[in-house]
Amino acid sequence: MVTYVFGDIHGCFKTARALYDSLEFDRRRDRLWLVGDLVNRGPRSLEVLRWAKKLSEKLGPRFVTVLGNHDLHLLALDAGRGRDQHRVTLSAVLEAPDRRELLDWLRCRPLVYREGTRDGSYLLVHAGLHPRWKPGKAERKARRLEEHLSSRKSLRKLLDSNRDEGLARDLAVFTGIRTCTRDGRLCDYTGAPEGAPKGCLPWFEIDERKSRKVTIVAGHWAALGLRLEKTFLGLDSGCVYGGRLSAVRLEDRRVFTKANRD
Ligand SMILES: [Mn+2]
Repeated sequence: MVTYVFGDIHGCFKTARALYDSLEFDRRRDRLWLVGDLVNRGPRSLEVLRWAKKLSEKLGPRFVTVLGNHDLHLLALDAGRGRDQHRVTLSAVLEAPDRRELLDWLRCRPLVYREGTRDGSYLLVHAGLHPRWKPGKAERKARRLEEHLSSRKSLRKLLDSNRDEGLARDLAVFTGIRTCTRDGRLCDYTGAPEGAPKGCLPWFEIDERKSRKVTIVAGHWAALGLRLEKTFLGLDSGCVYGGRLSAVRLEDRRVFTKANRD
């Protein structure tokens, strides 16, 4: 049994399939984790969702995908919220005959998945954790938020609340953090870490970070690129921007990639 984790697919279905097919994945034993942002920006979000849902049904608990900000954007549009800047790439999903099954499946994915294995413990999350959160605290926050995602009505309520407070702020951390200040204020910066404004550090490099005892596996930050560190694996290598889609095998940290073919 081995575990492959894919970076952000963003509707790049042909690339995801090519990467998956190159792995010699054993469907009876191996595990597949996705860091989220299955949809949007790329051309084949509907195909990615159908593929992921089918794999989820076949693999059961050996398949995990966590929710990313673009997955939430799709759920928000479905709930009648959110500006639809990228709607052109999501309309196929929103108009699909199996839209309800796909979105109800997506809605029930976790924000954080954590486990211990013989090789150490891992925490899968789309963007990252607030430096002050221990893994257990992050999990508790995620479980509370997931309750709010479980219906369109409660999602609307959450989205209408103040983004800087409470649950909505926690959601912004899980699905959006890249850099923050030493005292834990999120910076609004999406570029490469070298160009970050003074005082804004990659969240995983904050010395006082309380989640160092687990290996955090995340995506979301395309300008960071593929980054394999002792307790942090960053897997967004910018496939949808013409880069590559990457996967890492957790047990030996071997990296597999495919150039964008969508
Ligand atoms: Mn993202």
